[in-house]
Amino acid sequence: MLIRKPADVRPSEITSYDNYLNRRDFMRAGAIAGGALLAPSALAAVVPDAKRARLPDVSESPYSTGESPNSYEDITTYNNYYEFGTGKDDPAVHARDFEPRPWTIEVEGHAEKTGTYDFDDFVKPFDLEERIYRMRCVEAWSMVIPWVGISLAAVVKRLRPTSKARYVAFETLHDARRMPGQRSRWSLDWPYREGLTIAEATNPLPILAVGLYGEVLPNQNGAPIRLVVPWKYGFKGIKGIVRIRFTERQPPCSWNMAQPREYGFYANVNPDVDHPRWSQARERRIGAGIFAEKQPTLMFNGYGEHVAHLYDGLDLRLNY
Ligand SMILES: Nc1nc2c(c(=O)[nH]1)N[C@H]1C(S)=C(S)[C@@H](COP(=O)(O)O)O[C@H]1N2
Ligand SMILES: [Mo]
Repeated sequence: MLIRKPADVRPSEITSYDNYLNRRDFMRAGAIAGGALLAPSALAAVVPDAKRARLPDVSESPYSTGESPNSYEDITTYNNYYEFGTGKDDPAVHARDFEPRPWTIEVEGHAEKTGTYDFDDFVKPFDLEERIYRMRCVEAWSMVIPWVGISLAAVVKRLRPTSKARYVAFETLHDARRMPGQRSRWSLDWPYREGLTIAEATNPLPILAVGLYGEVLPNQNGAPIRLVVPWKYGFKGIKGIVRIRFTERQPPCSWNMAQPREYGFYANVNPDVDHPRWSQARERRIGAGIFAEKQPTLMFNGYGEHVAHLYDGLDLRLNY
């Protein structure tokens, strides 16, 4: 039931979501009865909480892949979000009580519509679309995720960048009281920062995601709003965005600043350019099972027909 698109779900079927909850309770009871060594916090993370809510009026998109999405559980319990810890299961546990409200987005730099926007006002003018996209992490694993979001191109257009704007920069909330991972200074230089060229940001594929599986975006996936750029490595998809700045110069980006020889600004998925410490030719699809072989990684993560033209003249053998 969970891999169905929201529009296909009849009201009578929504009860199967309760079954899903019950199954979790059953498994939890079984785990305890069976003496399984699961920490209470880890269990809390896999039991969906009451904050889950469906998003209204979500339309389908021709850009969605026909591949089966990963399970809700895979997508919400195997995460990278260093603001909440560096382990894959840390964000689900440590972002559980994060409050993504009230939330404002500052729009700055070379644009006409600069200013402070309340999150709900920021999103309201745009259509909510489901975009089922492959996501390829630079660590050589991948998932298929049914995001709900708004077109970044539509957002950029509405903010009216001036002719000076050549890049769009994004920043995550910087608040170590709410994001405990930011208390550690050795991991990244906070706040997390990312950026795109204007041509990339106005391509039809990137979205600002506000949901997944037809529901409000879970904290661990970047609530209330995060970037998704499906032809680039996952680290470009900055979470918990509070600032959007139109710039003349290429903005600094977190992983590029931390390890410039390993992570470029463009960071397009490319099976032919290895990471200095591992191959990028193949990827492990999360949820495929422990006996599944790694699958080949596709140039531009399979989105080349939509984006290859953006890089005419760039030498794709280099790690940008
Ligand atoms: N602010 C912030 N955004 C972030 C990260 C992070 O640590 N902090 N991790 C990135 C990486 S490496 C990946 S692979 C994706 C993971 O997104 P997901 O957990 O929703 O699958 O988020 C990206 N966005
Ligand atoms: Mo990643």
